[in-house]
Amino acid sequence: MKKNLHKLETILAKAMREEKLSKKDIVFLIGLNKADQINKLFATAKSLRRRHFNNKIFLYGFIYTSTYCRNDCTFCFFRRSNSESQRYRKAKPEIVLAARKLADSGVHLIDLTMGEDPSLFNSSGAGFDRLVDLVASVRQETGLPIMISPGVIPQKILTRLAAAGACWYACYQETHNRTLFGQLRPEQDYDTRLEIKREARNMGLLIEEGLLCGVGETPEDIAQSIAGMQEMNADQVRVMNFVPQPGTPMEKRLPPDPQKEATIIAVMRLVLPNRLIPASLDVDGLAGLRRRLDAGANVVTSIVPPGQGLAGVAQHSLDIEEGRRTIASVLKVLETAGLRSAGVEEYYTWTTGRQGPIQASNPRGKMACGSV
Ligand code: SAM
Ligand code: MD0
Ligand code: SF4
Repeated sequence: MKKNLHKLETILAKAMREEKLSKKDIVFLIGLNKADQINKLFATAKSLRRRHFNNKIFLYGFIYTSTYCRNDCTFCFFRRSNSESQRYRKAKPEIVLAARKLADSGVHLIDLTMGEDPSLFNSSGAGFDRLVDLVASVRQETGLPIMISPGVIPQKILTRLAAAGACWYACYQETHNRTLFGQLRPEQDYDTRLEIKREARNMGLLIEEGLLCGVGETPEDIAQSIAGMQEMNADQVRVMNFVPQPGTPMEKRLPPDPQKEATIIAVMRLVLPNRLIPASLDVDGLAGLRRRLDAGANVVTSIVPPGQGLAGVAQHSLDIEEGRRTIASVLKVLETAGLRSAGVEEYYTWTTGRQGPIQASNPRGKMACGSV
């Protein structure tokens, strides 16, 4: 008992000195199950967040532009073989309008997410031309940095998206255990999914990596994923608890304890104290926001404008049309936690600062991640 507490305090002190935590340390932290010990972990995570970001939180608008997908991920509601999921493909004017609404409401970034829509991946290349044009238009309309989450796309297209004004490329490995990856993302190549993120980084894009919690991973697998995120120098790192989806092979699986995701958020903050870590509204909606902030997250993601017929990913409808995934709702929760929204300029300072060393050899980045 005493020994465990001593071990915890030693690891937390090491984290406060921002020394590298070992895999063993990470596995130990992930396995904590006593409320008072988890609270100590959260307190350390919050104090590291304060050191690097003070009380300022970044806010990301989210637009799921197409729910068609050529893939069959076993955890995903929008997998191609799920006849229960309603499909839509939004046209450019609707997307630009939704982006405008999000920008007016005060978000710092627009995340354009989509399934690997067969209409994008057609052989003529016309699908990707439309995507490049969309990124340029949303950038021009809002002046905000843009994140693209299109799945695995050809490197040539990524270069064009970067040139059109994308600042971020998000693509989540889900797990760094190859066997588990094969079960979660059948017919998809582990190395290709990893490599495209390195390429994105090399071309000056900021990158987001992510893991799924509650899909059969061990604590060692989670530690391995966090080490992978550290090694690839990801700019934003996330974890999302698995949400069982009707009509999928994993629909009967029990969802993991909400505390699990929060614990992993806190561990990520200890390992990567100066990075962006999302509190997503896409798992437990607004009700789950405070827990994630209390664990050390510093970005609220999946803010969706109501009235536009837009879906979420893990929670395709929760809180959206009720207007509970809006800035107004989020700000109230931030206030209760003694936090506030950062200014747009503060977000630019962070993104362009992160690009710093790459920036010297690549003038594109500042254009895409700063103000227009
Ligand atoms: N189609 C692209 C792709 O898969 O990279 C973009 C969509 S991606 C942002 C969707 C992400 O949401 C997945 O990578 C996964 O991490 C998360 N997600 C999807 N279904 C989920 C579920 N049932 N529970 C929790 N997270 C889920
Ligand atoms: C989110 N629903 O932030 C979004 C999505 C994709 N870049 C992000 C998973 O939770
Ligand atoms: Fe398609 Fe992405 Fe869902 Fe996989 S996670 S089925 S790639 S939308």
